[in-house]
Amino acid sequence: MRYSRMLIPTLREDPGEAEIVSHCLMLRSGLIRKLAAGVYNFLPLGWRVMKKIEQIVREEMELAGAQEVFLPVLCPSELWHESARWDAYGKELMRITDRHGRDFCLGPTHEEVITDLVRREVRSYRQLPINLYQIQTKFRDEIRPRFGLMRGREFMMKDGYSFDRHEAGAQRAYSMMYKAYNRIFARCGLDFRAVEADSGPIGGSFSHEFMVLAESGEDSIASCTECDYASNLEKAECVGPRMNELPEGPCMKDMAEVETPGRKSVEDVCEFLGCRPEQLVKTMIFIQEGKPLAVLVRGDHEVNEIKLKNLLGGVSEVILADESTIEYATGGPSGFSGPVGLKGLPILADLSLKGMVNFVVGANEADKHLLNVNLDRDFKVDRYADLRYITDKDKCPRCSGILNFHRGIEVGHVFKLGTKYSKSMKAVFLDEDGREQYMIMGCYGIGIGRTMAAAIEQNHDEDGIIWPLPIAPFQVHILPVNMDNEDVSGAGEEIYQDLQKEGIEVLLDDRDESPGIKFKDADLIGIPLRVTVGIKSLREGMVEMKWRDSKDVVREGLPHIAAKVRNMIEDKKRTADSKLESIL
Ligand code: 9G3
Repeated sequence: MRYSRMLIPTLREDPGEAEIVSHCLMLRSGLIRKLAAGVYNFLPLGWRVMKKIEQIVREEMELAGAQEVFLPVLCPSELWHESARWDAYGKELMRITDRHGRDFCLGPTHEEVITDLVRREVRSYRQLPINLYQIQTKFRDEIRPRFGLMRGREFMMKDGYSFDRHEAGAQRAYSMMYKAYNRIFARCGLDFRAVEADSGPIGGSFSHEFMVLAESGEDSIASCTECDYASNLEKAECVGPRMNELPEGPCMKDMAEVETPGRKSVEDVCEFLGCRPEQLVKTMIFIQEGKPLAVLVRGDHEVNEIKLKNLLGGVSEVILADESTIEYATGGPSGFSGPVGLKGLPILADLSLKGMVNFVVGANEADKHLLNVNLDRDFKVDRYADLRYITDKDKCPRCSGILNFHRGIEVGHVFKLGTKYSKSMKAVFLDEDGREQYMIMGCYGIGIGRTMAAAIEQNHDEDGIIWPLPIAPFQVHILPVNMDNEDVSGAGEEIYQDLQKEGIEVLLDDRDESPGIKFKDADLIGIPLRVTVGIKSLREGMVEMKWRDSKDVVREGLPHIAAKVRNMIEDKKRTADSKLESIL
């Protein structure tokens, strides 16, 4: 393509609204333009990248035996009533009413639609297993869309769904998709981790998220340096104290009440009483379905509300109680809550409390705490559970190895769904004995736009994007330095024709712009291989080539350019493929 004919509106300056690098560079390099909050136009360069990523996805889905379908954006509310999700989702679900007054939603995901399709068309075990996927626009009315394509309200997702006769089949489908996702993100040139993830209330569930490591990522992950354990912090397991770590024998002291005027926070109370956070227990009052409950964690830990919600059935919300509820439930103000003397309040405690002796708790009275409080003697824990966030002091829950912590961008998510949707929507098949069985499902999503943005987060420098070759909008960027010199423009044109004949995706910057502008734009839009045609080197019959991710300049005689470029690209692909073989 000729640059002079293309819509590539590059910007010299950082646009104000961009808060992360990828959002800024996507605007500056003319990949996208905002239409409304969380709603974007894809310009030619941006759309070419999306198509490259989709192509990799399609190839790997094909290899994994999945079939592509295309489902409607308009989803009838009836299906969402059957799955009881119409009322479960609030304002995030984009709802519309058609001219006949019928309710629809703009699909945020398509479990209901695909299950309806399959329950109509699949009746026999002989038709299973089946794995159907689509690449379709999704709508989720985010409260605060931000970071460009990272958190949009309208976005492109590959969503796939598998249907199996039995658990073994469902496990096979899951691992097929898990492997396909590893190949997809490796082929896109990303540094990513598959991490165990919280799959929320979905029954029969298990799930992995595919996280691209990047400081701007909204998710936090822990990964073990010694085994392959890796987990989203929402779900990362925390082990309680080992039996041999419990203090030997009781050395309980008498409980005592102490004045702690105005000391509410852990650090203030510890500083005032001269104790460490590990010797204090925080009492948090939550509400679930209108009923208060007390959750105890050690002073140096934080309650993991996802774990708490899943422990309590995972369906209804569990929220922190407000001041008046705390007063009502404990008899005292917030900041001085404690487990001793609570009437009729269930008490849940994190595993780390096991073995604690003589610890500090709030006295359920303003400005008062209790010293030397002990389990069982002074209050009863109804249930111990893993209720806290993992910390950097924790070891791997699998092998006790050292953990590393990263921030990550979720670009993919694979779920085992069990029979959550096949039960609620009666998606059944007749097994070998003619008995009706529920299909066992899995679902698998990839954010196409998010993958593009994550690739930029991981591949850029101060001058712009450095596209990984497999997803670059073009492979080669020809840069004739001054078009008013006929030798230079002629050579540029000749190379352009030769490369196109080789089937190489090439952008010719044929604009009458200054060399400075051309080089800045080339660095900004980040096409992997640049061929520079300059007057000086051309006089020696030479042309310069340089990879965007390298400083080295390669010179080659004009007649051999096309062959040289083809070899450089083939070499780059071979290196990438061998790296792929080694990690997959
Ligand atoms: C909704 C709204 C937002 C949602 C959902 C439903 C997330 C919803 C989870 C999934 C699970 C998988 C298939 C592809 C991979 C992910 N946000 N999820 O179900 F109504 Cl408004 O989408 N679906």
